[in-house]
Amino acid sequence: MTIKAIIFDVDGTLADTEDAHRIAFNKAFAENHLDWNWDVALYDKLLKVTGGKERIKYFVESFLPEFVKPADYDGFVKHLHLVKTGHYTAMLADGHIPLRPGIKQLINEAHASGIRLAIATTTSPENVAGLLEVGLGKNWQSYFASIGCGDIVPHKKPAPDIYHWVLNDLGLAPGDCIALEDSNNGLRSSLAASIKTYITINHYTRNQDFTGAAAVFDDLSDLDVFYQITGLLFSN
Ligand code: XBP
Ligand code: MG
Repeated sequence: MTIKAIIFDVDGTLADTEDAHRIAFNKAFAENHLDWNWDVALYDKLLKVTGGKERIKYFVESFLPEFVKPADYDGFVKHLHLVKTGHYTAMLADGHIPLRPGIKQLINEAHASGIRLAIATTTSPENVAGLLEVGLGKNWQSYFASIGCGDIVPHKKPAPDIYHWVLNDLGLAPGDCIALEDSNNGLRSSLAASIKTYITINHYTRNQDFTGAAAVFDDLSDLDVFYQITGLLFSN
């Protein structure tokens, strides 16, 4: 198989972002006079649902049965999420969230060798921009042939929609691409789109089920191993 494109998940894969998301959610709740606090153990459970707005709704449905929803519940959730995004992007701009080991080098080397790069994520576009502007520089978009984020598709991961969107945007078949993911939801999404998928685990996902993945790595600190296993062989 000649790999023509690498499709990257963002949260947990390009960077360990979930605790910053969690803290940003909590700041938004406090600012809106809600005594909700998502600690690490609870957030672990809430990660079952992808997408920030969807996650807030899942929390209300599953953990707050007594909560009286405001008349404009969708507007309420949208507002909380907007405030959360503000806090999260401020943390990114402060440079608190570095790219994971090997990621910058992989992006540079793959791009230089003519492999197309793409993003398939459930997170919001401003979060992707904020992370990669700091991690790759102002011209970060020039590395990517396709950027699929957030609400651009009707169903978020584990549905395959975002991967289908990216494949269509790239004009490539699933067999031309590999995906890099960190979670069971992400893996189910990419596999449902028939894309060979490699996993890098993190604190929140290390015990998840990765059946069907082509390989599972702690991280990409040793890129030579990754290149050998994937068949992506670049001269360093
Ligand atoms: C991870 C997610 C996101 C983030 C929060 O997506 O599920 O919902 O936790 O981001 P991925 P938003 O791993 O596919 O990048 O609040 O912007 O949804
Ligand atoms: Mg992820």
